[in-house]
Amino acid sequence: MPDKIERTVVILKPDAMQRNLLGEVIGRFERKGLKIIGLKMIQLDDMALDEHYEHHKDKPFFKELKGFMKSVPVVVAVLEGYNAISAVRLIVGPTKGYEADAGSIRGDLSISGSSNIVHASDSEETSLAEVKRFFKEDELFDYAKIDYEFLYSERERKT
Ligand code: 3AN
Repeated sequence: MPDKIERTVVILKPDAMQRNLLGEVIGRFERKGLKIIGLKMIQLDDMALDEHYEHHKDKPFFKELKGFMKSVPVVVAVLEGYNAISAVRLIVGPTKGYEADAGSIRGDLSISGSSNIVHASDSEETSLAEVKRFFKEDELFDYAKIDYEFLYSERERKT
C-alpha cells in the first residue's frame, strides 16, 4: 500500500462509555497526531449492527455482541492521518485484550475477548463503508490543523 493520508472510523464501545474511558482513548488518538474530522454520540440499532458485523452473523457470540453494542449510546469518530488505517489498528491492538501488548489501548485497558473498548476500520474498503454507514457528508469537517507543519515532513504533507 502506498503511503497516503487516509480516513478511518473508530467506535468507542459501551464498555469505554461505562468505564469513563472516552477522554483516555480519544486522547491517545490525538496525541498520536490523528486529526478528528467527525465525532458524535449515537445509539446503534439492529440495522446498523447487522451491516457492521455482517462477517460475524453466523458466530455464536453474534446475539450477545449486538446486545452489548446496543446497551448504551456509543461515540463514533472519523480520524484522518498518514497511513491512518494501519496506524490506528496498531494503537488499538488485537481483538482480545488479554493478548494485546501493553502500550496498546486494548493491552492497557481491556482484559476481555469481546469487551475491548474500541472498534477501528481494518481496511480501506471497510473504512469507506463505515464512514458512509455512520456519517452524513455535512458531519465531516475539512479544516487546517496547525500542528501538521511539525507532525509531518514536507514530503509527507504533499502525499
Ligand atoms: P476487531 O474489533 O479486532 O477488528 P473483529 O472484527 O473480528 O475484531 O470482531 C468484532 C468484535 O466482535 C470484537 N471487537 C469483539 O467485540 C467481538 N468478538 C470477536 N471475536 C469474538 C469472540 N470470539 N467472542 C466474543 N466476541 C468476539
